[in-house]
Amino acid sequence: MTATTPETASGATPHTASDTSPDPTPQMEATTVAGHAGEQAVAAMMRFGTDVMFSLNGGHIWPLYDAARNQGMRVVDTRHEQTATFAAEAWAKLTSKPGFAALTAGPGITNGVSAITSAWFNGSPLVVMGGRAPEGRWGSGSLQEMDHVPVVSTITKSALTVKDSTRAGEAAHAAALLSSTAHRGPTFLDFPLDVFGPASGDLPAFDGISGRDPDPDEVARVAAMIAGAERPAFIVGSDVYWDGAWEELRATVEQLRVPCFFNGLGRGTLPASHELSFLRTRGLLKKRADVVVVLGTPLDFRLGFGRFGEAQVAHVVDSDGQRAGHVQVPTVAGDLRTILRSFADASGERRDHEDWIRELRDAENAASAADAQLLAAEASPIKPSRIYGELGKRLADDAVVICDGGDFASYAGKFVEVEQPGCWLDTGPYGCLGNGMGYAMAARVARPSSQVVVLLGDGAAGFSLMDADSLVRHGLPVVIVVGNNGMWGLEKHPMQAIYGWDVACDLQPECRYDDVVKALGGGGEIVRDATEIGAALDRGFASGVPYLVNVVTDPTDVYPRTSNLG
Ligand SMILES: Cc1ncc(C[n+]2csc(CCOP(=O)(O)OP(=O)(O)O)c2C)c(N)n1
Ligand SMILES: [Mg+2]
Repeated sequence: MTATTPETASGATPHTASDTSPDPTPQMEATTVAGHAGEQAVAAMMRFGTDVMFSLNGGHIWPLYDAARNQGMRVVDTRHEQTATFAAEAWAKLTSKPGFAALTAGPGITNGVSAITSAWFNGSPLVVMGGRAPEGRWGSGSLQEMDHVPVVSTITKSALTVKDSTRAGEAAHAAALLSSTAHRGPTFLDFPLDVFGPASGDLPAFDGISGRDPDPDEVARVAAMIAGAERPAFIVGSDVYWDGAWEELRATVEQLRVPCFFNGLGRGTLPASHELSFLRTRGLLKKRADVVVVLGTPLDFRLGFGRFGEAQVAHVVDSDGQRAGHVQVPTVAGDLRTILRSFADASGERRDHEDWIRELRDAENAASAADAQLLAAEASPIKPSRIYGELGKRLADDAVVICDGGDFASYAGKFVEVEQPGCWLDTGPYGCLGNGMGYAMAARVARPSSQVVVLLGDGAAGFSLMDADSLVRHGLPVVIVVGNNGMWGLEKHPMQAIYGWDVACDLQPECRYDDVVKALGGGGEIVRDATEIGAALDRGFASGVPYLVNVVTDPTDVYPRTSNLG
């Protein structure tokens, strides 16, 4: 190996037996794997519970396929490496285990770069293993002879080339462990073709995954802010989900009576129907909250860069590296289950929040009543909101909802109510269109019996729709709903507002994306009348195949956007 063992967070301590991790990692003895480097790498992933590989074929990675076949790892292949890598990331989001993408040398890996970057921004545990031109002939011009490591090193927690075939298992174990240790993220290994020769190698003992104990003074400071607050709120982000902290979240907010708002995979960690969950009242939060505690998500553009009106802000993160550098606010770093429990334990005297909760609830109810009009809109052409009205009536609590698009996906964030953890998959703050089919593939693989719905802008559809073929070939039925406004709406409307003209914003009106999926062996239909959306969705859910409901929506509908680019 060219690189050393990965760094571990300083102060890392293993979870104790009293922790209630939703899926505790079993402890394992050291072991030896015979065969070749690929066998060692696949065995290392299997020990983390990762039993699916997402991939697209190339001769440089055949030994990984050979090992998957021998060890019972499922291989799901795609039509583009971006889809495979997004699928691996989403599989991690859905299972809380490291996702696994195997990408062939050169273009296979560079095609995965945007999805690896998304995993980096999302803090998703993802292990990418690449093929690589042979080391013994390096510099002679082998096919796809490219050094991938510098390309991915700024978007991964570790990136290295395995040069000693007897240490491939050790490297893969370290990559999986590092990716799964807070703050989570992608790791990368590539294997020169000549490192895949016959070799045995060791897998180290595995003591489970460590979280970091928080500093008690930091906890006490934020706990005191919460206790002194008259109108507090929590903003709950993805790392609450990744740390498996939803039970602690619920117990703490019920005890301290703190209203909650959500972001990314934080959605569903407290059910949307919970009396302390709020979806539509962020404006009031900004206007009236006196203390806002942001849990497990960066203070980025999605959160006004950490400013909530006059409120005092505190930031709770899963590891030191996540502390915001651009604002000076009290911060706590460590395992979010421990921190949330400590907030509850620290509670002595606190202010009463019932008036504040009622104020928010009244506003939420009023906003919800206003939304009900939009959700039932009978307008022609169809308003995108009506699609969400029809979906809302049909989605079970464990439905997996996937967003890939501009305005159409933003509407999903506004209208979809998430009831369970790990059921909401958006692309995250990297904002990379094209995650739709990969996320869908992973969702059906990980949740064989849940509803899976992909909400796809017509622009977004172009990045990955060919991978409906992969859904068909692997027998992975999902419902794909296209909000077809015939444009890159999130770009067109703002360009018009700013310049008074637009360019490079128009797509084919009423393009038959449903026919594309039908041609690939799935099903689909076009819908132009609001009253027909519901029945079309029902046909999609009942079809047992990938099914695209192509809803022609109003091109003049402008999303009420308040945030900006930076
Ligand atoms: C890979 C990538 N390219 C470009 C963009 C810029 N972008 C953000 S939203 C958007 C428009 C999306 O259009 P569509 O999917 O049709 O959704 P709509 O806004 O029309 O509902 C574009 C081009 C991006 N975020 N990601
Ligand atoms: Mg569009």
